[in-house]
Amino acid sequence: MIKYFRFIFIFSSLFLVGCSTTKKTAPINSTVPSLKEIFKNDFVIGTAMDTQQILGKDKSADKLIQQQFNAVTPENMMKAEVIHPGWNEYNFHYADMLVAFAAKNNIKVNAHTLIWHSQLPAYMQHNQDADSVKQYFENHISTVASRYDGKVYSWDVVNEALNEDGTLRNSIFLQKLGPDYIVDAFRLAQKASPHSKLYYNDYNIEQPQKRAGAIALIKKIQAAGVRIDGVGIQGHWNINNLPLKNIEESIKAFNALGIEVMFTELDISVLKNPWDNNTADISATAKGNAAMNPYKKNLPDSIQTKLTKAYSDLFTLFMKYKKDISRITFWGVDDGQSWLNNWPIAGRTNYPLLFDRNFKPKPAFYSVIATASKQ
Ligand code: 9MR
Repeated sequence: MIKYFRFIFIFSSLFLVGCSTTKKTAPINSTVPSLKEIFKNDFVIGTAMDTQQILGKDKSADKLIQQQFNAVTPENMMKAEVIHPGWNEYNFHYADMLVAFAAKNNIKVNAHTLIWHSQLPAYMQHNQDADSVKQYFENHISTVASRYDGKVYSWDVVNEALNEDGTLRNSIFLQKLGPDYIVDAFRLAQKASPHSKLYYNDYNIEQPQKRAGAIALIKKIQAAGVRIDGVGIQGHWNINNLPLKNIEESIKAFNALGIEVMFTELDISVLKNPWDNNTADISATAKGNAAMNPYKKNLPDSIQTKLTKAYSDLFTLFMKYKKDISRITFWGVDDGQSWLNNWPIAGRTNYPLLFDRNFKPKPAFYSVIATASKQ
């Protein structure tokens, strides 16, 4: 199931390059306000770019990216399984294209990600001994981070290393390298990439227990005299459960560590998960049925209004702490691109972003814009 899921997400876009799609043709209206302009004195505004966009095959999306965003994160193309597919083999094609696109359009790249337990190359997924893992870890960070030193604004050096209770996730890196592997990852990244910022990135770290784990982790890196410049709260939230109080407390707590605070993968799902807790763990998948996909044709007004209010509440909070937040990145350009159409249940229709499937700004977009003029 997981294999099937990953195949769809990562490689379908590669195979589909050049094929026509039914969407992505709408012209971008230049009278639409620009997020990056409206918030230019407050925070950098980013989006995640998928393969078609990186390859310049999605003209409408690319136009919208240039109009609306001043930062991009590659959704998949700098992950280890893509960029380091064989032990001695690297594929920098997509990352180089992304860096060139960003440089040409005066956009910052947040590179994602060096060390993550998920989307590892196949050779790292089976019974590696500790020496091989160490060698992979060192080679991967040194080679990839040094190639883009100063060419990318920042790196998510380590991604999702924590469990919900704040303890370290039992990943291959923890098992084979021990609990200091995170400090070591930042130390290697600092050496390989002295001119790019270095961040820790995770979901649900606004939640008290996991936040405490993240704070302990960051303090440990700082105590070792190793550079960490910021923390990314991913921000995969649900319309029925926006944790505003925990977000506010997290901004304050992370800011007190003297590092940048960012929201790095923002989206607000309008669909129910098959479980109670809010997770962005990609391995947690489920089978669907029609009841779990209620807005297949369109989004009812009542839900649109709820989404609009959720975004308004969120950005009102972000504006309150604008001096403490450096970047807000949406996890995708338009609703059609969102991973939430295929997770945790494949083939649903979700509406988590500010632009619809025809790249038209939604009411939520205007509610976000409106928060800027209030303060
Ligand atoms: O959006 C990404 C999706 O296309 C991939 O299939 C998936 C594979 O693991 O990763 C998604 O992005 C994740 C990000 O890299 C890390 N945080 C959670 C994101 C959503 O799963």
